Amino acid sequence: MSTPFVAVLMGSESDLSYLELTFNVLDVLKVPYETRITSAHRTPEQTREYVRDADQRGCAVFIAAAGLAAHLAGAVAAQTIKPVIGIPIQGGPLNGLDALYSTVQMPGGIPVASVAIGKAGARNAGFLAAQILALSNDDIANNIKTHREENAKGVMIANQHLQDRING
Ligand code: RP5
Repeated sequence: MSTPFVAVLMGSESDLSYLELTFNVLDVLKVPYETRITSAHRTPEQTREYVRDADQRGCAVFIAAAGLAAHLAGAVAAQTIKPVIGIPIQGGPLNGLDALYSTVQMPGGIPVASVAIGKAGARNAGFLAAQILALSNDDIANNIKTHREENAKGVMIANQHLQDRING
């Protein structure tokens, strides 16, 4: 059986700087992934074919990022029953609010789990995908726990520095 992986899709090369943050999280947590630039509007057939093929090959979670009228995550969700995480990309005259609404307002029965607009969402999409894979992968679960512990240490160290500065 093939190793479950995450597919990270983006609607345009102009989204790539945000997706680098997603790649970074998946790299740190040692989550296998592949990535494609594919558009719900500009390359609809290729998007459909890719999703169906990746689904067959063992994709466990799809991440789909798009801006403006951001239909990529919804278009992916229409082709698979694997979990789909949508990242609304910041930009355009509405600064990502259009992408958020387009991503999150899915009709009943075809869900997209949307994360926040922009950079925070791009990072959290990686964590959320990792947490889904961790349901059946103890190594990934341990990597997530270790990351959280390091995060907590960072906050405590920052707090200690603040206390030292204020209290002398
Ligand atoms: C969306 O339109 C893409 O996901 C991108 O965020 C936005 C603009 O695309 P480009 O015109 O920069 O290719 O489909």
